[in-house]
Amino acid sequence: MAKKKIATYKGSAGGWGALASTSRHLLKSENPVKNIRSLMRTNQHKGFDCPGCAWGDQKSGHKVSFCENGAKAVNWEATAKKVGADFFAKNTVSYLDTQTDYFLEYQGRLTEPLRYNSETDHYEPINWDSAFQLIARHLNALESPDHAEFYTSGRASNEAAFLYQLFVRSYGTNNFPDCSNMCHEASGVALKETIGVGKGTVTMDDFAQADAIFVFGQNPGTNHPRMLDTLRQASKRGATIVSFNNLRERGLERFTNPQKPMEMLTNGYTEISKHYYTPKLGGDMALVRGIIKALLELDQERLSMGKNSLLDHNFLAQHAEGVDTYLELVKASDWTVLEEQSGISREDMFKVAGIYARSERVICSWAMGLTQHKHSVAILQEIVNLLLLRGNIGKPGAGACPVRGHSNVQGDRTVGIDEKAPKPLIDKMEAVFKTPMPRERGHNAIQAVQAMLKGESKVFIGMGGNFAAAMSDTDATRQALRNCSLTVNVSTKLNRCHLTPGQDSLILPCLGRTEVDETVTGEQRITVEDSMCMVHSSGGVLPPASDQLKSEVNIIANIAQKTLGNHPVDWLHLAEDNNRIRSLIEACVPGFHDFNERLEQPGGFYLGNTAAQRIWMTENRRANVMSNPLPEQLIADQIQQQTAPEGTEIFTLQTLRSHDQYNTTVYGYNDRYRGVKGIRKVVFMHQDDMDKLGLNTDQEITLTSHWHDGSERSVSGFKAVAYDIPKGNMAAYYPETNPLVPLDSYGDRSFTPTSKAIAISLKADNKSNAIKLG
Ligand SMILES: Nc1nc2c(c(=O)[nH]1)N[C@H]1C(S)=C(S)[C@@H](COP(=O)(O)OP(=O)(O)OC[C@H]3O[C@@H](n4cnc5c(=O)[nH]c(N)nc54)[C@H](O)[C@@H]3O)O[C@H]1N2
Ligand SMILES: Nc1nc2c(c(=O)[nH]1)N[C@H]1C(S)=C(S)[C@@H](COP(=O)(O)OP(=O)(O)OC[C@H]3O[C@@H](n4cnc5c(=O)[nH]c(N)nc54)[C@H](O)[C@@H]3O)O[C@H]1N2
Ligand SMILES: [Mo]
Repeated sequence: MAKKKIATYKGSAGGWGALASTSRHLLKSENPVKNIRSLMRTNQHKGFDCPGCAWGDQKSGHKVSFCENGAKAVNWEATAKKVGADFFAKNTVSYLDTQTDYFLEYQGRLTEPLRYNSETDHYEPINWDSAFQLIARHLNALESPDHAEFYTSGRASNEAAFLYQLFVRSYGTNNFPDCSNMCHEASGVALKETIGVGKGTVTMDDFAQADAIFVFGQNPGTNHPRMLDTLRQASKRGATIVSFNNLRERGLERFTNPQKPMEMLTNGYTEISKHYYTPKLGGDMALVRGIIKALLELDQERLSMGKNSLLDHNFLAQHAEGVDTYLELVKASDWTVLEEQSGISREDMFKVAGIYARSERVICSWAMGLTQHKHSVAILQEIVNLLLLRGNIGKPGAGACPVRGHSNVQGDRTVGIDEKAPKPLIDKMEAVFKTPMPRERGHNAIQAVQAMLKGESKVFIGMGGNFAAAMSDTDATRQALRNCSLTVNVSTKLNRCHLTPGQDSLILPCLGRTEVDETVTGEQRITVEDSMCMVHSSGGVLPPASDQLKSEVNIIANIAQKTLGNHPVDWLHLAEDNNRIRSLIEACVPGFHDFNERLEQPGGFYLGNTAAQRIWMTENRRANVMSNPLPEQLIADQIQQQTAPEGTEIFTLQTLRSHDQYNTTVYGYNDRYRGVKGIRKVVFMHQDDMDKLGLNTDQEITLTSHWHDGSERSVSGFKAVAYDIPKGNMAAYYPETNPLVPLDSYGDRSFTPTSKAIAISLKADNKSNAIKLG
């Protein structure tokens, strides 16, 4: 591991650093040539969709379309390292559980199906057929289908996800905890209520036409690097980009495109954000309310001078509901409260309102900085209000853009992974498959853990992902999984979830997106949907890591066949040809007409978005301007006043990603743009807070979270790092900090763990510390 070091990063995002890191990661693998070849086919027509993120593809089909972090994702999937039965024969599960996430990931690809032996504490080989029978036996032995939990991570293809939900619903439950529950759930809930569709309304063309782009709570330099190129182009043609982020993120400040030789050779860069504001954690609702309040005051001024209104009254009259009530609420909102809760001055709110008023077409984008709070739905509805007031939804160059995480998390929801059991889908499926489907809401991620903890749910099946580490309250989540009679993980790589077995447990290794999937009918393609509602096809190009691997589709079909027989479909026949599954998607899900034919279109096809056409699929068939109250207090203040032990100072912690990780997958220990090298257990804080607590960079510290019921959760061995962050706010990496998030700390109506707002206190560990930062 590199020497631990923390120093300010002075470069732009991208540039030579990204290129050097890409080649380092390629060379570190045993397959550099093979990997470079596969990268060249990433996001190209007839190549595979990058498993990195859900940002849309540029239209020009020929340019090399991958980024540093996409390269890492591809490269780590294509590693030549393997982890098979011999590895598990050598190592007990308890021993492996003492190892880091980096160690687990670095062991390489899983190659054969394995079953946990609780007597020896080892995983042992099992043949596929016995594994499928074991699952069927467990599922059929349950008192009720609602006693099983079916998790999905967002890499599953549309075909796998559709088949999975068809199986689970035919089996009889809507228990679909999924990674979306921990991710953009609040976006779905907020947008559905206001504009009638839980997805973004913009496409790449809109980014090319926007006059202003407001980026909230998102770190594209690391998590959506291809978005930086889109922002770079917008900035170059004169669009005003304004960032609102709790931290100063280099990628939002300036960017050198590693694929642009001139910028690289001249050490040039493009300024991304014209203006950069650092609101308090959870302060964005007050911030946006303040911007709107300023807009209304500017509007009054204009009206008094006899000028046109800044609000789009025609649009509002024709399309919107709730405007007057909301405007009253804004007027009644107190400037002092808005400034105090957001941490942004009234003067700055006026500045942003001025930019907003001068821009004809505005896009607001956001990611986890807005969706992982208690009041996330209200925060996002405030942003929708901002957009609606000037008619910025359903016109070119404008709209809402929740930037999704996993490469197909949006598609999975579209094709039915939804514990809320959407009525139109269930109606359609009952008609097509001529069998009753459950209609009661199933469990989301929080409810799944609760049910397993209580011993009500006894079987957990994970279609990808790493539920044990990704979910909040690690100890509770892991206990919940251990309570199960059977846990099953369909995976490509070894992870923490495998080391949290139920009494019986299976690891089922599957093909990755980069690998050729050949069945009796030929090579198969899968499809995914990106953040802009574009559906692309994807086909692997590399030989599978092992000849024992099966596709997710094949695994699901076999589990279904063993559990349900040929009811309501011939599962194995379906699994022979993904075109057959796509025909069923076409029959059940709107927007997929001529699915198989349209797949041939280079760049994929647009699924459509009713709100973008100003058709509002809300209950009242109007665009709803929502009047949500501001939170009375943010979490740290509440806990400080109500629960914290005497004399303990409470801070708010957000948990985020470093530059060297993909969610729970840790590729390395550097976080280049934040100047961190060789270490992950760091907590970023304001220098004044460090001084106040008497902390220096060489001490190890323990973080303890506090909750309303007085319970405390701790993680130790962290180092303080002084950073440009508002006083009272702190940041540390996930998943190391997930033990701090109380299970019942989740978003109102979104049920998303509040990963960006945890009330914590800090204390230096007693033991003297041997490691000094270099
Ligand atoms: N390389 C890489 N790419 C990825 C992933 C990965 O792990 N690695 N993960 C994928 C997934 S699943 C997702 S969901 C996305 C996640 O993409 P992001 O949402 O960019 O991920 P985070 O690292 O959680 O960053 C949250 C950002 O919001 C800011 N923030 C936090 N709280 C607040 C707040 O209250 N207000 C404001 N204004 N800002 C705040 C933080 O400072 C940080 O910049 O990325 C996807 N792409
Ligand atoms: N504290 C905190 N917690 C968070 C977050 C946060 O910001 N803070 N973010 C949340 C978010 S946004 C998300 S999306 C979740 C992510 O939650 P998950 O999606 O559950 O987690 P990942 O780390 O993406 O899953 C990695 C595992 O997926 C498997 N895998 C990879 N590729 C494939 C494939 O093609 N097929 C199959 N079957 N398996 C594959 C590998 O075995 C790998 O170990 O975490 C959430 N948890
Ligand atoms: Mo995510």
